[in-house]
Amino acid sequence: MATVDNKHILVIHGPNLNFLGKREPETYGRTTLADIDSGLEKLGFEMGLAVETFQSNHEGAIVDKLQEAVGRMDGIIINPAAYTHTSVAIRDALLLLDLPVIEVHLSNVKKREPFRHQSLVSDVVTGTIMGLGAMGYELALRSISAQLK
Ligand code: CA2
Repeated sequence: MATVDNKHILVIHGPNLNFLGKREPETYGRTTLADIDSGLEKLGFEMGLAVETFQSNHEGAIVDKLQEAVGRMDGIIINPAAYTHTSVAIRDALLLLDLPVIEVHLSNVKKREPFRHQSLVSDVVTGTIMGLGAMGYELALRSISAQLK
């Protein structure tokens, strides 16, 4: 279990990602969200990071979670899913945070429909990982760990 000295990392999954591994495996892979979350918790433990995970289908709930992270979290991994392309509210909430934030996408959105090519959050996060499937989350956690050292 995490100790009081551990850095705290919040992982946020946006709408419909609760269906990961259950539909559209050709686009999003066969790994479930529970697999991703437990893998991140385990990797975080090995690196001395306390990982908290959160999924919501609601834009306001994601904004609330980001606001709660202010002053409490040391790093954020976020896949805003469809809100990536539409949400000024999530973008504005990310601007409240002064900590490493990695945007992750399972698929390479640049190879998909034109409406997915624009991200409203990419220019306000530390970095973006896309197209590497579930491994993108692990790489994001490793990157945040390195940045916090
Ligand atoms: O590639 C990604 O990670 C996305 O953020 C996933 C979003 C999509 O709107 C973005 O353009 C790219 C969609 C998440 C939906 O997840 C599903 C998972 C399984 C089955 C159906 C949807």
